[in-house]
Amino acid sequence: MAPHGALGTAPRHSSSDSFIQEPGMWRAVANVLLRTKVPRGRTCCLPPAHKSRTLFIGPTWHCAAQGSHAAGPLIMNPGILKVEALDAGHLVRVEWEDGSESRYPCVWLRDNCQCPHCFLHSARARKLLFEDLDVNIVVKEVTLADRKKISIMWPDEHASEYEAEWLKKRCFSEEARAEMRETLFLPEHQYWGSDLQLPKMPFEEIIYNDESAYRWLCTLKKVGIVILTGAAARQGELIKLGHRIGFLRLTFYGPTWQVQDKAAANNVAYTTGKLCFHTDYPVLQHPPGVQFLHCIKQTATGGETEVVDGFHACNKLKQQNPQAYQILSSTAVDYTDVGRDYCDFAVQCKQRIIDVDSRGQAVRINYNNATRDTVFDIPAEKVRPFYAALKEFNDLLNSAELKFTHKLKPGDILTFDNWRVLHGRQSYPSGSEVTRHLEGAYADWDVVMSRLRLLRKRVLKRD
Ligand code: OGA
Ligand code: NM2
Ligand code: ZN
Ligand code: ZN
Repeated sequence: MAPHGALGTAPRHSSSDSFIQEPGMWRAVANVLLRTKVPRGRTCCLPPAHKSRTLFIGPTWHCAAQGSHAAGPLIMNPGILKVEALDAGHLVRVEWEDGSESRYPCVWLRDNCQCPHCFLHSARARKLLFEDLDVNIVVKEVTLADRKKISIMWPDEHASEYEAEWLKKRCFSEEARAEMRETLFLPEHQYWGSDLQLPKMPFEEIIYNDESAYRWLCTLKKVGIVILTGAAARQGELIKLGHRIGFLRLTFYGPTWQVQDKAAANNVAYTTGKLCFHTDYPVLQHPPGVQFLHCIKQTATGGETEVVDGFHACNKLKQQNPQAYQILSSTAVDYTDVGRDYCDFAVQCKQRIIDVDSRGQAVRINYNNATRDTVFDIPAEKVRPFYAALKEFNDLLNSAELKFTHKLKPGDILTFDNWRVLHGRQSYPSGSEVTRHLEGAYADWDVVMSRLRLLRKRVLKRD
């Protein structure tokens, strides 16, 4: 497969029923699942990597092999040529063997003293209390112990030592900070449209092979969507996936939930109707970052899955109609979800449909037309412009250029970024039999990114 094979496009960088509905049963199931003792160090006692298997080569490979976060500050091991105090002792300047220099504010150096009095190494956390930090501190003396370490004597005779490698990683230069940001957060997105070649990996491989699991999570972060294939066509596979990453996110719909046509459905998803593009659970203040949809049974006609890159759509909307973008990124929309499932619930939340960062870049889409409340807490004159803006966004999402359609097969698990990728499904015929069944689950990005960092450390055998 070609390096870009799994995407096929040049990367564009940018920056059951009554059983299930019975809450008592749900609780019993959940209690068993949640109380199940997981063997200690379970993520460390996985079977050895299936080295002989064909490895997934796709956009994730760039992540492991070329991404600057992988090759960046982690492997630098420079020596120090010279160290001096500047700015009346408020700054320490370090000259490196490679000719570069770094400047460290003394208040930061004192704050980050690594001695056992100031730092609890077992927790890798600061012991020093903020009230004990003099924010105007200056160095008394700074010395180069050898090329690998600097020592600082503070005015109160407290002594600190900092290793070269530790300092280099924490250099305050724009480039060094960008590299560290990249390493810690993998912020790069690869946008896609209808040309998406859905990244695909065998479920079993990501369960047993660390390198495969690492690639899965890198691609999930970068592309926003990965399909895992060959899972068993029965409930419980998502619980395994949850154990693989750490744990799943419990919601009012249970630890995992069954998407099928249900009598007196407590959610439009539990009908045979079409679901227009949405993100799940914008009614929660912190909507689930990652969603898993496992196809257990698929209907013969209809039920196709549709996905769209919401961040890509946002960029287009911003260009095409900045006013609409402004409205959707500033208007607080009321969401509601009232009913009974895992337990009874009456959830209310205000969300902007497009959450943006300080530079106006979309960071989270919060849009589910089904749970958008009838209550709309905005002045009457702002209502029509809001609807016009939302219509424009919804039209963009549905444009032939952006939307991607795929019919899931039993054993497929669609894993996607629920903050970025909007999903929908086509309607399918209703009947007395259950003809379609997906099991779903959520995870938080904190948990997923934590697993990604740990897998990277193990796969690349370094911090
Ligand atoms: C959902 C959902 C998709 C499907 O349950 O929220 O989007 O294909 N389901 O049924
Ligand atoms: N389900 C699928 O926002 C939503 O209501 C999404 C959630 C019912 C768990 C659907
Ligand atoms: Zn100290
Ligand atoms: Zn959904």
